[in-house]
Amino acid sequence: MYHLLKGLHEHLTRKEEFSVIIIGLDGAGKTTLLEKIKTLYNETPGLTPDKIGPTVGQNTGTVTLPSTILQFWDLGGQRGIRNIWHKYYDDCHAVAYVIDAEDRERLSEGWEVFDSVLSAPQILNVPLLLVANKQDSPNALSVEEIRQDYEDWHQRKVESARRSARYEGEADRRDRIASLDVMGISAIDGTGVKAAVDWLFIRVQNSRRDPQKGIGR
Ligand code: G3D
Ligand code: MG
Repeated sequence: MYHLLKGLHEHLTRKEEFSVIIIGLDGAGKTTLLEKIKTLYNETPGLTPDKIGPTVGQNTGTVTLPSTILQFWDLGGQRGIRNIWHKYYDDCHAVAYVIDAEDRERLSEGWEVFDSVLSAPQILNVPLLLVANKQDSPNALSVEEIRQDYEDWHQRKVESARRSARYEGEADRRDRIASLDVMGISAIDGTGVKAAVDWLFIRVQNSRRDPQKGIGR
């Protein structure tokens, strides 16, 4: 009887687990965001920005919400490390792509990489959030400017592709861009971070993927 009740209790109180990957160029603020999420949601605070070095490999963090556990994976963004991202695509339930809204010089590099994320077949139906980080900086582009910059970049890409080779998967990309959500945050001061986590929480609940089947399982 005890085991039966215990089993029933475990079944009723079991939390669904979802994996969220945080990707973007090196320096975009992914690790700072992960550590801020830990600080905002957990009793043990995450690292402060002065303790964060460049990420080689991955950092992880877990957030426990009512009925749900979100497991975050912050993947290194340097050129050589980016080619391991796809290994995480099959088992993730959502993707947060972080862009440095302050670094105008690297925006197009960021869009080039974002474009490859948008068109990755394994995550075509997975919720994708574009996070415009560093909104605390007076030089940062706003959410509207970031969206516009990406759309302009994309338009230029389509036009130059028309002149040369084909631009593969354009229809899929256009659909994704039309429904793309962009949120402004500051990973340093925490502005917008809870709203972004809420977005991910709501969207993974509606995700087509099996919740328990996550990364590392
Ligand atoms: P990464 O993990 O994407 O590579 P990091 O990026 O989290 O290591 O952050 C890269 C740099 O951006 C760090 O500065 C960090 O403090 C800064 N940064 C991260 N988020 C924000 C933000 O919201 N606002 C501002 N102003 N800066 C931010 P350093 O100087 O250590 O390179
Ligand atoms: Mg990092």
